[in-house]
Amino acid sequence: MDEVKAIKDDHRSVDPAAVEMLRIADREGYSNVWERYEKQQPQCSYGQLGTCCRICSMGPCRIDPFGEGPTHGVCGATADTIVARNLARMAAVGSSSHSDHGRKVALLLRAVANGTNTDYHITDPDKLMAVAARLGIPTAGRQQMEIAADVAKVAIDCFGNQEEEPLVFLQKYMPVKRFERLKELERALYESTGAKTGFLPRGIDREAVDILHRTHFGCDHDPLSLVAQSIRCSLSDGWGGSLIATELQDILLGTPTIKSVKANLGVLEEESVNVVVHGHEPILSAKVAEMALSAENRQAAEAVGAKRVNVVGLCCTGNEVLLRQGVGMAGNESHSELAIMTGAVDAMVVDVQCIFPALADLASCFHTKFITTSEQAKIPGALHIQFDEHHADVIASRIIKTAIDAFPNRNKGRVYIPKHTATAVVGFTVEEILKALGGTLQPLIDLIVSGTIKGVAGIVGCNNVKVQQDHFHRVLTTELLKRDILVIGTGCWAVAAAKAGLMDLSAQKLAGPGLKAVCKQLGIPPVLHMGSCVDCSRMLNLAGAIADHLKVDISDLPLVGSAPEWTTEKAVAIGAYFVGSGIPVHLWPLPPILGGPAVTKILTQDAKDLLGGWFFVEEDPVAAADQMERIVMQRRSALGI
Ligand code: SF4
Ligand code: MSK
Repeated sequence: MDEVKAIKDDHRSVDPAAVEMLRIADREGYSNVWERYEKQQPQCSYGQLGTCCRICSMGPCRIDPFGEGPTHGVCGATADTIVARNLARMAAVGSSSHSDHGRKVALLLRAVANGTNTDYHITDPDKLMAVAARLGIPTAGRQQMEIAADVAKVAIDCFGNQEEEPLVFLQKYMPVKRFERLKELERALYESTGAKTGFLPRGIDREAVDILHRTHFGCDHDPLSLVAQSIRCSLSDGWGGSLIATELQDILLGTPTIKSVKANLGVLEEESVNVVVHGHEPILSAKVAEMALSAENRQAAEAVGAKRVNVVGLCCTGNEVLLRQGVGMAGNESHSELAIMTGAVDAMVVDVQCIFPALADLASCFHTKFITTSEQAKIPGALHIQFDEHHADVIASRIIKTAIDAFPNRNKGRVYIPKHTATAVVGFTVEEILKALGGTLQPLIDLIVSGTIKGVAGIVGCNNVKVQQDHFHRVLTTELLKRDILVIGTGCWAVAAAKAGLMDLSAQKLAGPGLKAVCKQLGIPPVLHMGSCVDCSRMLNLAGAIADHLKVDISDLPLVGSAPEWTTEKAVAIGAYFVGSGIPVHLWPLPPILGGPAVTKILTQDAKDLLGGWFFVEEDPVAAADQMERIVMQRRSALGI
């Protein structure tokens, strides 16, 4: 009873495994994200409102939104200009992170196709044919590698396109009505203002560079223009970089299939060499998981007295190997330090994105080898083993060997692994959803039309120390299920849902009567794990397929999004491309835009008419679910269903 109360009362996390580890952190004095957050208080309110600028050396400038200080920066920039510029830069960074990930996969596909890389293969030829067909690449009578080379070329060309036409992946994947609506919006704005305002992205790299250019000192100061380019750049991520990452990873590593896995820190094994993969790029983590199973590494592990090499995941690269290889999931973002504190992690291997630099210091308190692998994510104090996809097998084996060598140094007296794990049924790609529905979306559409399922909510995003870990994810998800709204999603939200048992078949009982009956009939949970952050493109694809099937726009469908507990600039890009695709998006915590009244109005009100998608903020998860349900019901009645 005391145990339950302590968990309930811990303001830091609702996850019992986290609470157990935090007690150890408190006792031992291990620095952690919650403790460092406390030390940052009070945080700067200019930063929270988005009204600080340090773009030039006449600054930094701050605008007091309550009118008690200067109303303009030294150059004359208003609060709205500053807020919009900061937002645009966030969208550019977020989009670039996803898209650069996609670029690497495209380059790898090209190398596999031309035979210069033999460490990877075409694992899913059916997906290759499907992507080629979608892109209009001829397949009949052609060699597989010729087709792969053409797919890679189209993808690579999307990054460097210098023409004014929208990028090819977007042209071929975005549903017809959405494409037309964005084109029409560009035309209407040009007619009414005489100025070009683009929404359809041209080149993936170009849209990010465009933001860096237009937010340079003395360029674009117009809030609408800056917001429009933020949306355009983000669309180049959702329908470009992220989509390329997802589709081409499926070709190279296999399209995920439905499978049952375990989630939470209990996937670590006391008697095994534990290797945690953390970051985003499965080109590395899939190899680490594969090489851990080699006879040589198994024998090496046994030679040091371990049962086996146990690879587990964290964050999105964890999601990638979870969905494809059934690798256990140790946790989401806020679990990364807690995993090391168990004393049972022999190596934590990271690639890019969402990696706390604090992990290096923490690992040095243990025998844990903290291994960075990317030239783009070096961390002082880490052991760097440079990854090279052309020597992937050898390097992944070296990483495994490093973990095996560390195992004998483990201090068994300091090992504590919380016993918590939950079962999760995962791997709901669009392909698997279609298979479960018998090959067509019609049954899902019929269920939505009849009201058995009221609508679909896509939830994404992170852990944020400003929110009790996983609390918003759990409550919001449960509330939506109750209301017969099917919940799909990705990223650290998906890990939170898996840890909470919401992806177990037993979670069917939490759903409203309609959704429950459907899930029972199909044998699926009411909460569908669609993958990592880049796999938000799978949600776009699903929405697009339904829209095209019904010959409507995405913004007509009873769909709604949320990024509760959002943290990163990538989440800004995801939210912005959802909105640009016609999906209303709930956010919490507050985005740093409230200091700019015009920007706030564009994103929360004007966007409704312009794009059919908009942002809204809500601190309370039940109230957020109320709002999301209201949107779903309004859209249903507009459709006459
Ligand atoms: Fe200040 Fe303008 Fe320079 Fe920004 S660009 S730091 S608002 S002078
Ligand atoms: S890992 S972007 S904390 S979801 Fe994709 Fe999690 Fe957010 Fe990173």
